[in-house]
Amino acid sequence: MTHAPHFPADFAWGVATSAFQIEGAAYEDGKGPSIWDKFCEDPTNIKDQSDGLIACDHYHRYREDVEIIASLGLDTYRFSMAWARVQPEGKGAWNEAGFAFYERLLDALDEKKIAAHLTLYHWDLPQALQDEGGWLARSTAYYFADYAREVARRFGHRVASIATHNEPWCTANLGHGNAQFAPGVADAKSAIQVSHHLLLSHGLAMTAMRELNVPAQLGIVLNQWTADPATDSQADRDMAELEYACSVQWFMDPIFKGHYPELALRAHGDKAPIIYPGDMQVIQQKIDFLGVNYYFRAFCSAENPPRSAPAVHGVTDMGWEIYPQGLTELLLALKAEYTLPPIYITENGMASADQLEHGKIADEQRIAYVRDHLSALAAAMEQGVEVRGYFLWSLLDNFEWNSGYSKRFGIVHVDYATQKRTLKDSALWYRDYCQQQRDVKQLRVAR
Ligand code: GBH
Repeated sequence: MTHAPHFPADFAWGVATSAFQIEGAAYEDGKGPSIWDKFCEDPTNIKDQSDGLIACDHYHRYREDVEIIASLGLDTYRFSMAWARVQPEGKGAWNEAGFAFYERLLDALDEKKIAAHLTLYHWDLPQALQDEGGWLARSTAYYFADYAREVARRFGHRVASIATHNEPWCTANLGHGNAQFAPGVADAKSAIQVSHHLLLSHGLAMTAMRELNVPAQLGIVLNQWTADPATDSQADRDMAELEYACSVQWFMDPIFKGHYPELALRAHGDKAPIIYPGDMQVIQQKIDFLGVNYYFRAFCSAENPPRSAPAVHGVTDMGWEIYPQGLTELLLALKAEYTLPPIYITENGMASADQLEHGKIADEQRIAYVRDHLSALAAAMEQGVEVRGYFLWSLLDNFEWNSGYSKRFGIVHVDYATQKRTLKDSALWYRDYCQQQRDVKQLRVAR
């Protein structure tokens, strides 16, 4: 094994979470229901028939959780705000008790000198807006911009960054394309229209927040992968090219080039989105940072059944291929195609079937996963990709969407019966890894 790579002195080391997955307190202090609250009411939607009513009870235990982050020596934390907590109907009245929770959280982070990176939307649309059509309704994009403006006004001086969306690809395709996620719609045409409204809402929110001139960096978080053909056949290579166009380029091109990728548009045919004049200009505006979430590559085969990837590094408990070099390849491909702002790796991590034994969780596979992805990240940076920080997904085991609590992504184990947190070996390893990076920095400064 090679030595750990050296990251820049000001590189941010963090962990990430999202509101619905950890907060619980689903109806406390005036919070309105979100589409995920509703989605969980149908037990057939969630593998273990669970819900987000309590989750990790982070709403009440945020202090302990911030202390855990601090105890690991991390200086950065990425989390999301539950829109329905601060605006129960998604429009109209603000809920001061909801904002007060995020103020308490920010106070706790300040106290420990942990920089806050806030995401406005991690999939939990207020149900009241869903009742009016949700993301399929163009009006939702405008309500989102109102919400963004209010959050930036209140917190734009307190947080290091504000991301509009987390993984709009998922909201569109899993929420509206195949009904795996809330609101549980399965209709390809809707999914494509929703993706346009999400991008529009991003642009409108950017405009609204820019006007306030806040110090927070403003941007968006996209899930991304490389798309590799299963074989050298033309059919497989075409599949891979189309997959990349419909996922990565579908969201990147509008933001950085002001238009949708031609190949994907043609493939969508009469399912292509309705675009109003001016929309693309709203979407294409400068962002201060790009968040990239990387978990695995897309492996594309025209065969039926499709070939699966040769998983030389193994698969995770989600069945996802472990493919670290895909992160290098992805970042280099992005750099080659776009004029990029600084990048944050806003999510990377894996699920494993962790066992708590004698107060210890030996999750070696996760350690190897993170170590190898950090090496892959360093390789891209050595080749000129500007990356400012890395957020491990996730701080805690949490509600893994339609997998419920059956999948554990945390570097901290949660016993849901008692809410007891236990550091996994990976947490201690990550602490030491980041500490080592800091020691190298001090050496550099001393010299
Ligand atoms: C992230 O999404 C989320 O931001 C986070 O909330 C979540 O907990 C974490 O990852 C772990 O899942 O094409 O139907 O086979 C991960 C993004 C999820 C995107 C799986 C692609 C494949 C679904 N990916 N998905 S499908």
